[in-house]
Amino acid sequence: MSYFPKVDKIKFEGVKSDNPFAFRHYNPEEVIMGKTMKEHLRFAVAYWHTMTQDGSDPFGKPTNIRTWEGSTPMETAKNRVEAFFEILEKLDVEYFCFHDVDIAPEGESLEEFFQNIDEITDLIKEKMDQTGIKLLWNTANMFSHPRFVNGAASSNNADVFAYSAAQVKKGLDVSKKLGGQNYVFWGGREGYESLLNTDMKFEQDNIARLFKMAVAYGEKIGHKPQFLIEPKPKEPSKHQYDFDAATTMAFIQKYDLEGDFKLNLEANHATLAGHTFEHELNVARSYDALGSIDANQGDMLLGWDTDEFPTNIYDTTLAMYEILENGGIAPGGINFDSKVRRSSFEMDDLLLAHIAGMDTFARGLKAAAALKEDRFFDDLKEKRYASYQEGVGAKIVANEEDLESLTEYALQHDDIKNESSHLEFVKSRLNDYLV
Ligand code: XLS
Ligand code: NI
Ligand code: NI
Repeated sequence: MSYFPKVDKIKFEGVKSDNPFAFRHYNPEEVIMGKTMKEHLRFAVAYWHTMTQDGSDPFGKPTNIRTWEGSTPMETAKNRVEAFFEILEKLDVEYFCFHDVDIAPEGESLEEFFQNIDEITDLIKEKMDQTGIKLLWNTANMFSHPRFVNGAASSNNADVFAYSAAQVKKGLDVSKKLGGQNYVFWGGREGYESLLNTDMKFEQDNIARLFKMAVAYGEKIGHKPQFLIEPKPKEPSKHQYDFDAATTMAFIQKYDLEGDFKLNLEANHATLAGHTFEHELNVARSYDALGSIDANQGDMLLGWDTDEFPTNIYDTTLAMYEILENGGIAPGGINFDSKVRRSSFEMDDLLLAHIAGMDTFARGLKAAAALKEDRFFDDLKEKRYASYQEGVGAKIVANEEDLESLTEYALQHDDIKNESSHLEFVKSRLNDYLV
């Protein structure tokens, strides 16, 4: 049985195609800078937005028409696995990501939840073996259930910490079973509502304790995926501890987690933190900690995580440039943490939205590769920092100067000349790469 009977496997047909179920820019086998587009982009589909999101919002009921609803929660969960792999295969996407609660019903007890996870992951494993599709990352949802009202590892209630630890253990067991390449921690409610009753240091110490337990357990079972922390400044917490890339790196360094943890960066979280996406990627790169990305885009007119499918070529170009500079994103990938708009409620919209996102990233990759091949930014920066290539600049960089020697130099060179950045010209030239 098929959930998308009218759609065949989606193929690259080029910009002249008027088939909506075709790639116009994403050509998986096309080689760019020595690697195929498929190898560069490592796309993943997110289980939550694709399979469990219903289109409801704070003001309205669900709108999404989904044909996989069964008569029991477990039947629905099994149907979803079928439909999900059909989507992955039709999109020719090699990876996927999920939270524990996305794939299996929580049931009446933790024990029942774990049993459901075992049953569903058996099914997922079968599908993975049949198709060659791989697990990019999984994670534990430790924010939706009321027990997490005050956080998970940062909760004031030690029983909640223990429950979270059990979920993480199960998540790592599942990661081992499915050969997961990464494991993500997004601290949904790891933050605070009010500082009046919060011991911030104690809560962060506890989060680090859980992370260390995860590393130790991974070692014990002989399965250590790349651990990733996903920063976000707010929502659902008023203030989240993993505010942005720089804050999260300070946490990683403070608690000595550098060898095991990198960052999973999301475009919409970057803008919520008041940064561009490329800023966050650049910060991560400067720490050698760019692990993976959650691809989406926010609405700059709204102050929350709208998780729209990425369609802005400017943003994907600059993001892909950072990824090329990073030497690629593997073992991470480009996970569509994106949901269809409430008004895009048909089943086929799930395919159309991913095609749009994949084409937008393909265009970003092509433009970024051209910028790199032309040394567009390299030349710009080389010229801009040229004063450090010789004379006093070279000596400063070589740590051969001090305050006294530089004072002597400055007294003789106080007629300082700066050069214009011609930034408008630069931006106009950059636009040439986007079309
Ligand atoms: C929510 C986050 C979430 C993580 C995984 O804003 O983006 O979806 O990616 O828990
Ligand atoms: Ni995310
Ligand atoms: Ni998000």
